[in-house]
Amino acid sequence: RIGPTMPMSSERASGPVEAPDKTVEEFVAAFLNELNFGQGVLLSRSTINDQYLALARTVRQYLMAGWLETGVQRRESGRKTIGYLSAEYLLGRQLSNALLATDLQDIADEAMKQCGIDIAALRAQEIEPGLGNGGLGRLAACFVDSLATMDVPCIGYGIRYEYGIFRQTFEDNRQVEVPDSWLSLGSPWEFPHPERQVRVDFGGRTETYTDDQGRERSRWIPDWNVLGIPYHHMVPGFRNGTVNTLRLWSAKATQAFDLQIFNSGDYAAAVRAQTFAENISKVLYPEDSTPQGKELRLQQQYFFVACSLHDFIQNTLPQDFDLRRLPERIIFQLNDTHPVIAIPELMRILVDRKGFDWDEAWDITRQCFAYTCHTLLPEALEVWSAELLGRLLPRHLEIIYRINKEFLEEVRETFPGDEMRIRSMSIIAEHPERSVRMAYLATIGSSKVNGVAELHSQLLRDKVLPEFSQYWTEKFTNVTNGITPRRFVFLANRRLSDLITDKIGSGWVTDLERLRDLEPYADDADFRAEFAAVKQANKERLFKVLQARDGIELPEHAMLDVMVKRLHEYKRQSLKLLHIVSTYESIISGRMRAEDAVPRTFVFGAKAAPGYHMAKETIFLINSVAATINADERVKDVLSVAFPANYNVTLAEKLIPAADLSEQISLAGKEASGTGNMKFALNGALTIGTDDGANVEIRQLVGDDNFFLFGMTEPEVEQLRAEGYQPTSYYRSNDRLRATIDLLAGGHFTRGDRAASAQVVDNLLTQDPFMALADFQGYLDAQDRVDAVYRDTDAWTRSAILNVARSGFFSSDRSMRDYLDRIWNA
Ligand code: GL4
Repeated sequence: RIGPTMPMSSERASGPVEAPDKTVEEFVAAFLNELNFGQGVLLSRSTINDQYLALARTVRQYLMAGWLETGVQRRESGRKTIGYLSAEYLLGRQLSNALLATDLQDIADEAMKQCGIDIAALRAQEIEPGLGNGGLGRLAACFVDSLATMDVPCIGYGIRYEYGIFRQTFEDNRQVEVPDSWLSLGSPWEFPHPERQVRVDFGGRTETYTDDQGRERSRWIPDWNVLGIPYHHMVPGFRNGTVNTLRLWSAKATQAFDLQIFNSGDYAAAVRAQTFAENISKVLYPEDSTPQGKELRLQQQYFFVACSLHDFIQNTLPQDFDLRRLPERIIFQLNDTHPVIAIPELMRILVDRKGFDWDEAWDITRQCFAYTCHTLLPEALEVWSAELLGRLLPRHLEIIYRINKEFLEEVRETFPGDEMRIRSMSIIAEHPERSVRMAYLATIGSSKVNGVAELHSQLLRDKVLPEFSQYWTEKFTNVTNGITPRRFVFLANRRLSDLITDKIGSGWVTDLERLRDLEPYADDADFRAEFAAVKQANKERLFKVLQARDGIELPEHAMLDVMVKRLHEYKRQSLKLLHIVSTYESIISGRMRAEDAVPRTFVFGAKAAPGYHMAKETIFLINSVAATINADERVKDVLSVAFPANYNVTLAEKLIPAADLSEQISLAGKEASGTGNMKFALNGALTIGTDDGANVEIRQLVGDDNFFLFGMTEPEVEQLRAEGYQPTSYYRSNDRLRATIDLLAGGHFTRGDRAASAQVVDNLLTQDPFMALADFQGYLDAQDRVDAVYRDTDAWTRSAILNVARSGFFSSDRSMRDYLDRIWNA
């Protein structure tokens, strides 16, 4: 049996791969088989980890036939494949998603019950693969989910980091990072294929020679190399039998150790080369939106890109494939600049190895790539020093120089004499040192360039790449981000899903615009009551999780006000903190009576990059404020602040469905899109937010009445900056702001230690690079409007329902359709 919709294919002459029947009996049998023969233990003596691994492998059995069949169909059909190149995939737990995709949840529940096992404990056993930092990595995971659900051929290519994003703990209110050893208890979701290893070269030099047709050519004489071992992951579509592949590369030394040195007794020296090589895939860089120009990082980038291109060209395409037709078979989507070295790599393959003329190779290459930019922060655009790039990849640097030279000659023909323009469009920057602008290389070497929300794409054209967008108007486009409704609604919010399905059927899971059919129910009092009951149940579920996970106790009935995302100054967690402190100050100073306040629970979740000092100070201050407020009897049950450590996908799945209010308060023009904002809206939270990223589109869709807008617009931000922004003027003229900052600065939250809060406070008062003080009053006013609506339960619930009903646009299925139509031509 191949699965419900899949006919047997000719390639599988060796006989059908059968999944067990979808019955409790067969499931139990398969599970016990895995436990006894796979894990080698008896049920009576098995640990939770044994049981988890056996359960995972049982579910895998149900996906296997579809996986093999999808592979056969992909090879036979010759359809164009999407090669998604991403240094990050923030996958989240796999077990629950696999059970969902195969529709085995109920059967597995019952089967485990019959074995005397609590399936919840097994689900909790899984350590999520945190192979990404935040939004960018999670977006990649949502995209591959959607492509599988839409049965589009896609191979996700990335890195199998041995350690993903660090595990965050708090000590004395400060962030402490612990290595994330996600592989330590076994990894039932990956399939290593050492026999498909790829060799990747580094270093050395180039030399010129004359080929047998008398042409001058260049070749690379590298001086060291590593092996890439692919680990395959299943990417199941939602109940459609399709299972695509995510192929993550792990670095291995070409030689385990030097036997001569080993025999001479210097054991450490003998394995040094191995350690060095295997460092390449050891750990994920924990920076988000700010690149570290470190050599190891460039090694990681080239490593996975070289493996992936080789894998597709040598191992995936048919043996004798005519590479002139490569663009018919593949489009490599570049997830930000991290994989952009793939462009000169493909040129090198075509010219140096396959003997193509430069011009023909360039024509092919440009059709095979498309580039997505995910940021606007100038400091986040990757730039590699030419010295480093030339040392690690000398041939690639040579190729980049030639691409640049020919491109600039072309520009010169269009704009003769305009040397300013030429300089500003050059891939090579000369100051402060000679370096390679990867975003420019990506733009020149791609068929399409896109931003990730309307506003972002506009600013990308106008501010980041203006000369390029004038030069190639057609090349630039927008695809607004999306999220997978499978994980973030159906799986994370089962109660809401059942309620929706009860009213409008289950089609919305793969056709999210159908949520529109819910709109009339916003005016139905019974439905509102049910909807509110779902929210309350989700809160109670969250409180149990937080109690068990972090020992956090929260009051039952309070508005749940949530800000979860990476800690970054531009996202302005400090502005949220000012609001909390300001409310608290109003009560303890007697300006407001506690009983007049709308009870609120504030929840933060955020990791700071380990080297990002101001971000870590902000975490310290949030924790300090939380401890003080939570211990203060004067605000008991009116204000509480929770900051559970180690925010990740698993926690997001519990937090987002419980939230009433979603905080999306970045300085306008800084957040490229945001995707958390979409997850909240789709789970019935109302947004308080600035006119930034995808907030703009959320507000347009849900309507002004169902969104709390505040703050400067992007042009207003620019104007204020041009006029000379002075944060102290706000401090001086706004009494509430002054009282708030004085309380923060005075040591009230840090046991009298004024120095402990000084860095964040001084930064706000003297630099405030993201203008929190300028938006403070507007933010407070908007929060007052939030309180007013929240007091009217019917009005609030009505708005919440409309948020759900009108957010269908933000499905990543729709994003994928946009990419297919406008970028991939597939
Ligand atoms: C990010 C953006 O900061 C974020 O706004 C966006 O939603 C995400 C996916 O497009 O990409 N860019 C980087 S870098 N990290 C992100 O999360």
